[in-house]
Amino acid sequence: MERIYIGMGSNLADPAEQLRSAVEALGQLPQTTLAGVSAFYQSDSLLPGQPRYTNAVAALDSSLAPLQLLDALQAIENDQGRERAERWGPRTLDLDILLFGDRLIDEPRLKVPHYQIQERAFVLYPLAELAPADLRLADGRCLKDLLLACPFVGLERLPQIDKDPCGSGLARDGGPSVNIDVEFEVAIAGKPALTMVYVASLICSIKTC
Ligand code: A4P
Ligand code: MG
Repeated sequence: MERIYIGMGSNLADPAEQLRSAVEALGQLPQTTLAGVSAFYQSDSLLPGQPRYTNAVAALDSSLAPLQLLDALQAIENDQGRERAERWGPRTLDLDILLFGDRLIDEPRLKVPHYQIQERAFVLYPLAELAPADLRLADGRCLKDLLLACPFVGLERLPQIDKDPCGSGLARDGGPSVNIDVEFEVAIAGKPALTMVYVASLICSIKTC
């Protein structure tokens, strides 16, 4: 079993519902357990002229091989009506493998860690809800450093309308919560205002669990 983090994104056809369906489908993958889901976040598209995106991160424990998992993720994207007319085009569902255990993967169909992870607040902040703050990527970079270099700007963390009080209606990782607090105390020093707002809401949600 390896811990895998999946970035989820949608900006068409009720994005939050698309992500919820994707989470359900991830939970049904063979040889795989859904270990946690972050809150949902909204942000503008990196390409202008598209609807806003909703993004989140899911944690999986899986014994699938990397390309098997990629095939399974693309099947879920297709099931949810994904059309690939243009690169970075609007989409019902995008599932990216962000991290795969401690593997560095450089194959024609699959690059891990995901190539733009460091530039994307909509990936790093939901990832930080699930992963330990001292997580080291397979290429040696530390999640904490990536967060410090990528301010929480332009992101809106959506309130969670959950059936249970502990996350997206699904099992959350309890362990990393303490580490998340430590992480963001460090971040406060560098980026006072915006980060502080985020810390307040994150701690608040952890305390209700
Ligand atoms: N591929 C290689 N590595 C991976 C990986 N780690 N995970 C290959 C998944 N796939 C990977 O992907 C193209 C090919 O990348 C796949 O066939 C696979 O073999 P795709 O999903 O068909 O195309 P894409 O998503 O348009 O391209 P790309 O480069 O993955 O785009 P991104 O990075 O997904 O960016 N703005 C906001 N706010 N939120 C977003 O989520 N996303 C994009 C698209 C632009 N702007 C955004 C967002
Ligand atoms: Mg993609």
